[in-house]
Amino acid sequence: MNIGITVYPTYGGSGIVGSELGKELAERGHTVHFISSALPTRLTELNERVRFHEVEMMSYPLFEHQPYTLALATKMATVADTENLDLLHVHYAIPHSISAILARESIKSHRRLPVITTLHGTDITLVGADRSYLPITKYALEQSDGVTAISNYLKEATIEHFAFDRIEVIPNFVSPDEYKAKIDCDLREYLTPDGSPVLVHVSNFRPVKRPVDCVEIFARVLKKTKARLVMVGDGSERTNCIHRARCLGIADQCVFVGKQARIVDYLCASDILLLPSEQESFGLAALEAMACELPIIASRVGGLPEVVDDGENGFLSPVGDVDKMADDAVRLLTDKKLRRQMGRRARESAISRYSTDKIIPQYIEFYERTIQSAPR
Ligand code: GMT
Repeated sequence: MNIGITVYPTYGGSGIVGSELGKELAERGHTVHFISSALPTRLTELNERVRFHEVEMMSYPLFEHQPYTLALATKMATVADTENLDLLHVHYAIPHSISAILARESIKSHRRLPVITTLHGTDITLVGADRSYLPITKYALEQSDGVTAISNYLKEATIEHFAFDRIEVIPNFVSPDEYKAKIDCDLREYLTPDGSPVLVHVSNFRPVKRPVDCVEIFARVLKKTKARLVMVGDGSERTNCIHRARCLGIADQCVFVGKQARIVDYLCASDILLLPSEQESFGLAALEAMACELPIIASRVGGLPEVVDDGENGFLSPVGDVDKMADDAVRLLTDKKLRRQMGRRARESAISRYSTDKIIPQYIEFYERTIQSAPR
């Protein structure tokens, strides 16, 4: 197939999932055309089967805000014609679905272009459910030829907010070969020179991720045992985290490494993942960490209980319960055998349920079905 994929190139898990999906499809013989405002960060290599089409924006004094949605629709329609696309697959409903629907309608006299929308989370739970965006998001869902959601939780949330249920759940995935524990790790020596176990947090540091809770958890952990906190990523909450660590007198034991291209290296250098999010429709960071044999300490929200089995491969707690999360972390940090056991179970669960070989064929089958059933 010739598949057009649109993602947010720089920000968040939906861009990662869309990019990794494109790479996996290309490996299986399909040609993937990324249509986006910039080269997606996880797309490190372009080739004959993985191509990139940049959305060009015209700057004009009359436009106080550049009409990106229209520029994207124009590019989608052009690429569909020049590259003979079989379908468009957009990640994150707003505004990508609307652009795709516009593109499909603008060329329908001479080309069929089925549109698939994959919902990732905040496009439904926050943005889509905001009164101002609700009608247009509902329209985008209804007009898409196929809709997928990355968890059962998100499917149910979409039914609740939008009374729309034509949704296929295709969960996020992880490559077992890329995400696996490594024995030799120079980075670990750098992150924890004295060999203390490492708690790691990976996110875009938005308020919804509650990264300051990681600092609170860590402060409580340090009262009981030695450890290091490694914070990977960047966003508006990063300065609050650093400030809180200074106030608590624990800044020396925290390492803020900012955005990193190779998250897997940081996971392999760590022992436990902290994900105390306010909301998480799946928790891709948890899945990637589990594949690297890290037990997870996370909040019991959204789709996280579908990914993390409480007491088996991690511990779940109510949002904001930093005391319990710290107790769970201490339990794991002070019992190496338990930590290893839960880590191994985490990988088994990640691979048996979410490996690329299991999930990518589900997308391919969904594409084929949608192409067959979309109106002619
Ligand atoms: O909302 C975000 O944090 C970003 C968002 C995205 O679309 O980039 O993340 C969502 O999609 C990820 C990939 O499918 C999921 O793993 C995250 O759980 C989800 N985030 C939330 O629901 C808050």
